Amino acid sequence: MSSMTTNDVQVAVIGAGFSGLGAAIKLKQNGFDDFVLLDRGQNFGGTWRDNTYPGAACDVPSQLYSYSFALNPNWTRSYGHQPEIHQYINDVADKYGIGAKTRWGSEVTHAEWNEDQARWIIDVTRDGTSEQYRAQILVGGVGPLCEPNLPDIDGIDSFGGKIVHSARWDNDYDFTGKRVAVIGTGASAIQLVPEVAKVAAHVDVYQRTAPWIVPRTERAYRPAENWAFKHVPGVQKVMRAAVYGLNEVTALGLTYAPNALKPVELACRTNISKAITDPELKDKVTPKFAVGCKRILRSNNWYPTLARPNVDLITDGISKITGSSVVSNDGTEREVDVIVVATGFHVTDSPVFEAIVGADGRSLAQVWAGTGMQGYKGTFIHGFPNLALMVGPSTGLGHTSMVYMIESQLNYLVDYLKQVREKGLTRVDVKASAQDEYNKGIQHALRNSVWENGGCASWYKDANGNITTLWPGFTFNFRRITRKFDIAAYDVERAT
Ligand code: N01
Repeated sequence: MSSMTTNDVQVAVIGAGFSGLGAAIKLKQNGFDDFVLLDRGQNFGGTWRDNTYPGAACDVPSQLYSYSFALNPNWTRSYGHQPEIHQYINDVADKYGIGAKTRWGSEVTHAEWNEDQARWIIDVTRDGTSEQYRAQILVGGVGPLCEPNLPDIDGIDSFGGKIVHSARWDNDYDFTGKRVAVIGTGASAIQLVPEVAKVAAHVDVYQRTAPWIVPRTERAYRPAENWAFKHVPGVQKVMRAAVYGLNEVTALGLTYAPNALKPVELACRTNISKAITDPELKDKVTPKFAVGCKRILRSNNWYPTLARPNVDLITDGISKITGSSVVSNDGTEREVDVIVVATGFHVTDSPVFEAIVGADGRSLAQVWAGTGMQGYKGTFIHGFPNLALMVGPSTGLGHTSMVYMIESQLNYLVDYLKQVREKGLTRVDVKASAQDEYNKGIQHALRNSVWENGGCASWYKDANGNITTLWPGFTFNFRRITRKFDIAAYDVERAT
């Protein structure tokens, strides 16, 4: 029998992206030094490490896309691009010395609450060998945009050329002169297609649903601005506050007053008209649902790219894929060398949910099978004691920076940990009644939202059609409710 050592820690954090790294920093700062950070990759960054497709960049202004406690005076542009964001996250990890607490190449395959021990038992595969951790508290920082969704298209497995998902880009593959099919027209596709089209012989873009796209008001910072970021106290804080305030106005339109989004729709229509004159193409790229229902995208080069002679937009749908081609529903067969699947992520049906097993022996996937994702304040889930999920149910956003939401959750996490320490809590489980009431409130707030009524399908909704991913409304309201750990909403046990 193989003997596997079990590593005891107070806290295990899974995932070294923005949320897991943030949790690790807060643990360290607050004297919870007995923790480990587990990540299947080789460096910090999570989704910003994994998404290396050409043109990858953030659609939230860079001033707002950093931790408030580690502003980045080095941003070179008003919107950060992937290499720069990735660098920033790694620099922050270095600054706070989190590398020494991190186990790279460590994939969590199973994590189960053990009632007798009042511990999470965490199985990890590392370099082909198995390891186990035993932790009082488990923090999940895996993020919702983590597991690539591969389209289930007839014959896709028989394709003899290359298939690459946008979030698993092969930077050694040269697209020069290649015939390329791109499936999907979401945030990832609209960034990568313009870059690929510059070098490819031909690009067929398969669009199922046209997205709304506003112009991208991106610019390079001048040296004087970077000097000011470094040397003039408060200048970045003021810029952050301004961007934050402007973004919050969008929440108004998304959740309370759809007419507030009319100017956005106008900007999108103008964006189309400026680049596309062909009426047929114009009609194809004009969305047929309310703006904001799916994520509003930002681009200046998407429509000009579609108008290029080496790019075709195909809207007939895909009937099958053969060994060398993509066949659309009208029977047209187009030969390609490579298929790019920019088809998004398993958000509400992540495989991670199968790996986390709670007090009654059921996994998150099983518990959520009927109800959809439900939690309390996006962080705790009834039946999963001492588990805090970062970017959990109903915390996603359509209008501003997720780092703001993550920091709100970090406040809540830290206050929870302090109460565990001060009161000697061994088991903390949110009450079913508190969770139910909270979720009723979320669904009530969503009932008038554009996500609910905008006439689109999106990854914001789960298989049952429920919006279990998004926070409804202003993010400062989430900040307010996560300021203090409200222990009355929890069943707690103490050390005897
Ligand atoms: O994925 P998506 P993404 N056959 O799920 C289509 C963040 N992000 O990677 O709309 C044909 O949005 C699907 O079609 P439809 C951001 O939060 C941010 O682009 O479902 N098509 C859609 O067009 C974003 O929302 C940034 O009809 C299929 C596309 O694939 C999230 O990540 C950059 C299909 C998937 O779009 C995800 O974006 C990148 C099928 N079987 C990502 N299945 C920035 O900050 C799916 N599609 C800029």
